Amino acid sequence: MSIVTKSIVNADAEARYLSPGELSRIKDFVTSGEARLRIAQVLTDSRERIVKEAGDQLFQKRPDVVSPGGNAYGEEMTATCLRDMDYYLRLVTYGIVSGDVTPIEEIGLVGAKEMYKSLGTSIDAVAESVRCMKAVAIGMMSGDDASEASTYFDYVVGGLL
Ligand SMILES: CCC1=C(C)/C(=C/C2=NC(=C\c3[nH]c(/C=C4\NC(=O)[C@H](C)[C@H]4CC)c(C)c3CCC(=O)O)/C(CCC(=O)O)=C2C)NC1=O
Repeated sequence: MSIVTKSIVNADAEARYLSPGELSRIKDFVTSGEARLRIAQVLTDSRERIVKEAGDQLFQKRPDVVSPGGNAYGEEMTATCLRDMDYYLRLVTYGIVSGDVTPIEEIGLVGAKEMYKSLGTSIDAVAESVRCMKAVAIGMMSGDDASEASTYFDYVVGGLL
């Protein structure tokens, strides 16, 4: 839920007008809108490059995951691993556009630890893959955009660990 919807739900529950604090938070959300959309556009346009380069970095740092016996060993499993990275990148764009981490949490983090455990996937390595995507992605942005984007990548990493 965006800050706009959330504020309205809360205010209406008490049959009141939006408070100065709520209006001020909505103002921040609106003011940051252009930047957030610009960032989401960069990530969307560059998704293939971000996933590819971050995947290469991950497999250099963690050769075990793509070695025989590793969870992402073999063409098909490696592709599935890169697909998961793309999933998390997509969720980051949802978070940035809505200015809210709830979509990331609900779609990608609830139950993720248990799921990866049952798949025998190293959650540390999944988190590392998100760190690598962050590094590649923020390298494409100005300082302010990079720090805004970082918040959402960091949120994913924090939610996985
Ligand atoms: C949008 C929310 C969402 C997420 C997050 C998601 C993850 C997800 N990753 C899966 C598998 C997998 N995920 C990986 C990923 C990796 N293995 C590694 O060692 C690396 C560290 C890592 C890549 C960074 C691999 C290799 C599999 C296949 C495992 C297997 O089939 O044994 C599966 C099992 C079913 C399938 O293969 O599709 C799910 C559900 N699905 C979703 O709908």
